[in-house]
Amino acid sequence: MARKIIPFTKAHCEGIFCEASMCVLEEAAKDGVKTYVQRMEGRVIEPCLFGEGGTCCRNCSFGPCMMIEDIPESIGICGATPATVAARNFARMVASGASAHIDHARETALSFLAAARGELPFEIKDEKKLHFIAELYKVKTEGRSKQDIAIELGEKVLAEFGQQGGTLAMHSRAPVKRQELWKKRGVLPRGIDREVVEIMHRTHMGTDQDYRSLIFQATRCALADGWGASMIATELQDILFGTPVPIRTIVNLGVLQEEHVNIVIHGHEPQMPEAMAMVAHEPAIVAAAQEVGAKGINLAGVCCSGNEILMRHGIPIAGSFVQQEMVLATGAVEAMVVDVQCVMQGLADVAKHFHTELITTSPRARIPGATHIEFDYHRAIDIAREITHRAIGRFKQRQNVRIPDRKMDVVAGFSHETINHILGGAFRASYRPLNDNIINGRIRGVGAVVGCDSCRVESGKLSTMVVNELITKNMLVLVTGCVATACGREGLLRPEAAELAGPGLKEVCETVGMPPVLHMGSCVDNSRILIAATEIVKEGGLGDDISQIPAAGCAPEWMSEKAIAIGQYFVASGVYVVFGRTFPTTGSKVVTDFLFREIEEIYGGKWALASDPVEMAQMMIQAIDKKREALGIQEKKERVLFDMAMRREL
Ligand code: BF8
Ligand code: SF4
Repeated sequence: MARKIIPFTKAHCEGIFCEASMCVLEEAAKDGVKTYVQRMEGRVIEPCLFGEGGTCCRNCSFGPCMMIEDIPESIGICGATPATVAARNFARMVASGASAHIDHARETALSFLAAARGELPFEIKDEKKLHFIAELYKVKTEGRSKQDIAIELGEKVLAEFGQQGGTLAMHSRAPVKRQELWKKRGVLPRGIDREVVEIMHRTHMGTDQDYRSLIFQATRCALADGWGASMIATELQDILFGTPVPIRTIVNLGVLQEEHVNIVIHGHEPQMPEAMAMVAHEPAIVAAAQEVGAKGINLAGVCCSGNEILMRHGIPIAGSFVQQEMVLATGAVEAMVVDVQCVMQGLADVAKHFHTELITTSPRARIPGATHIEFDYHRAIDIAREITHRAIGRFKQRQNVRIPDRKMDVVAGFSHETINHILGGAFRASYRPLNDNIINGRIRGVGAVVGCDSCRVESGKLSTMVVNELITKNMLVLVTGCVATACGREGLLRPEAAELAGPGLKEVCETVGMPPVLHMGSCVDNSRILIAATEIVKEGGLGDDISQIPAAGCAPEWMSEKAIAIGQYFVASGVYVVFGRTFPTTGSKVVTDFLFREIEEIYGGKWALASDPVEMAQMMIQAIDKKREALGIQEKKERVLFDMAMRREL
């Protein structure tokens, strides 16, 4: 085997834009490999303002109608105003983003039910949570087997997708005051799928043409995601695959192994990754790998599939969203197995330059040039073995390998239950110590930094700068999705990162041995943040609704429509949410004003936009300080003692 290992010698490395990592792309580019870097450079048409600001409508064949709000004549042929169009486009982003989580949750519910019926190789791992969620769904638990309970629970959960009226069970977990507010505003979702369909209907040509009314439906749909589908996905996955507990592992390109068959799992749904993890170390598989000269199988993740198996099994993450092509460009990957969401079509082209087989597994996501091996969870293990053997078969074709020596230790697995235990102690699991530390000011507040990493900015850097700024100001930071991977790469998910935190937060972190930045999982796991916020409310002393607690959220590098759905359900839950670089309604001042100001009067939360990371963090901190003041827990400003120079100036 004529292989060359390309060495990377630079000691200095920050994020993925470190020299070593970029060298992977540069070296690959010399061999004709095209990635997002070349596609960005080679863009024939620059992004247009109408598209970016949300005022381009192509909802009927009279259009596209492009509009400028300041010019009164600039409206649609049908008379639609820029506000209507921007609100329609925003609502459609919510519908699309929510659909991604909803379809994921549906798949989870279907596989949960099949597992409960004994048809799958998965077993119920968290019986305590099974009982808790079953009671929420009014499923009797006493004296019944876990299978019986799970079957009834699975059926009840599935029914909520097609439900036409009533409310969703998970909403009853929100603080009482929040539930009352949603009820009063009429925004409680009636069924999960129904709210998406209604957005698509309302935004059809000539239907709902009032921006407030459109945002109302977008909110109802977003709530069907956050406090519905996403929460269902998180909880049923926990019951089936285990609720995460703190676990040590590693992230970044250096987790790929030169002497192993590297299989990378990319996408979102955890069923296939779980099956892959179950077979990777089977003796027959290891023997087959050894037969071709490898030491064994090295499984690694990308994006949220990666986060799922990282949180539950400590399986390393090779890269975040922006790194997906870079992972293949190392030349060290035998197979990349993908399912749904955030999978770049460009992967197929990158894979062609190497011995890598790109394998699509979801019946609803195919890519020309990829091999399609459909995942049927009834045959999960057989399919996982088949894919693994295909990867082993490719190992001998491996040629030049460029694995940068870049990997970082992380501690992940901070479910809301973990936070409960880690802060409350082994004997008394509770949020009391967290609330007390917020009240006494050691922890100033909680900042959720979530979402994607972006090709349009210096990827990962923006998010980690926000996180850095927050922790130095004593903000406990919660992360999910690709931001979590970016933080991992920068060493922020290690307990040692407490060194970077402000004195109060540092003291708390060092006392309990936790990092100042807590990895809470994948993007559906933003629902864990909703529950953590609710627990803070329920613990007492910090107001009686989420809108009162000193917490704020942001997505500095958002790119996906899912991020818009997530942002909207956080706003509707009472949270101040700041997005980075761009916002999809800026073409309409009317709609943007509504989302950035007026909506606060309705839900207690609102949107904001900032491009500078320090400014973003400061905006969150200011919002949090205001909440602290309203709660009467803001520390007094320190008296300024005049020194000699100041006296002289006076
Ligand atoms: O759902 S953070 S790039 S991978 S959308 Fe996608 Fe964004 Fe990553 Fe997970 Ni979330
Ligand atoms: Fe233009 Fe109205 Fe048709 Fe949209 S719906 S493309 S604004 S005519």
